[in-house]
Amino acid sequence: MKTISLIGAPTDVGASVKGASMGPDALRVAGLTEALQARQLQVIDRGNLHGPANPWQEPVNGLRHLKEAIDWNQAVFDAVGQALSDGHLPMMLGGDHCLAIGSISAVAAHCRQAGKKLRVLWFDAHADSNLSTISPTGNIHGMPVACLMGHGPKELIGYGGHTPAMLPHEIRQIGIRSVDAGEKKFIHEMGIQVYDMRYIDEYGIRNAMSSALAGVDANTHIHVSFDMDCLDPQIAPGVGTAVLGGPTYREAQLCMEMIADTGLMGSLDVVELNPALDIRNQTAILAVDLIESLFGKSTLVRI
Ligand code: 6HN
Ligand code: MN
Ligand code: MN
Ligand code: MN
Repeated sequence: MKTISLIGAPTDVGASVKGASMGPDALRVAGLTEALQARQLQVIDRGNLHGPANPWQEPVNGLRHLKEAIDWNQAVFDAVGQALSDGHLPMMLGGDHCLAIGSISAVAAHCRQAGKKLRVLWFDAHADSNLSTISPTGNIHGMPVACLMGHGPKELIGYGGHTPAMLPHEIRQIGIRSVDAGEKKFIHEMGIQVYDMRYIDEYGIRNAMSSALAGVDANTHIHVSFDMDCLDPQIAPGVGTAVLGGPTYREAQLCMEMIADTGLMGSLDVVELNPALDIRNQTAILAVDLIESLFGKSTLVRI
């Protein structure tokens, strides 16, 4: 039986809107553990990690709360690494998206050790590819992709003693529709494959996902980094940086089902859920619904 380790990382130090720190508990209230158990999965809820409070300061040298982001990511790196070495599937419950630095650094280290190929599927409205020198906000949740590729403050690019944690060909970004000018240049220079909303409009979500999954095989570890603001804000209002025009409920379901069909998902981040901005916990309930699909719940009738 597959065992899922739930790792709560209750922080919003990477953001400039408070509230993502309540994400892990909102997912629990929405019935995450029970939903997974109903899918015949064993669940170990590790509770919430501990880390520094949000000091609520302005950016220094283009980075807001660097020290706090370093500490939180170290805690996430350690916990995700531990879950993987226990043979469990880590599900990191954010928290803001800066935590994907620690989470994916741990997953990448695990893949190097196990001789596995890594494929990161990054669902987001944003590219999260900023650098301190080009970021319009200094918020570190806008920088994890760049950090994972070795572009960022030294403490954020060396978890596990390996820089870069991830190479451009190992990631696919899906649902992107808000990209800063400097990020566009970075993505282009790195050669990152992006399935932005224009691509999805023109070719459809099925083609986007088939292409994002192309080349995975039995030796691939798929990591899903799911930023809840990927979804259209009409269905997912509980996020700090909402952007109009995201995937619909059905489109999101198909993404999850196509990943489930591969049977290759080895780790997951669920981030940027902001209960303070939500309506009756609906975005958390939607997250749980999509997670069920990621683990094989399907509306498919044919057998
Ligand atoms: N997220 N591009 C903007 C910035 O501040 O760098 C928004 C980043 C949002 C990050 O939602 O994970
Ligand atoms: Mn993000
Ligand atoms: Mn985002
Ligand atoms: Mn694995």
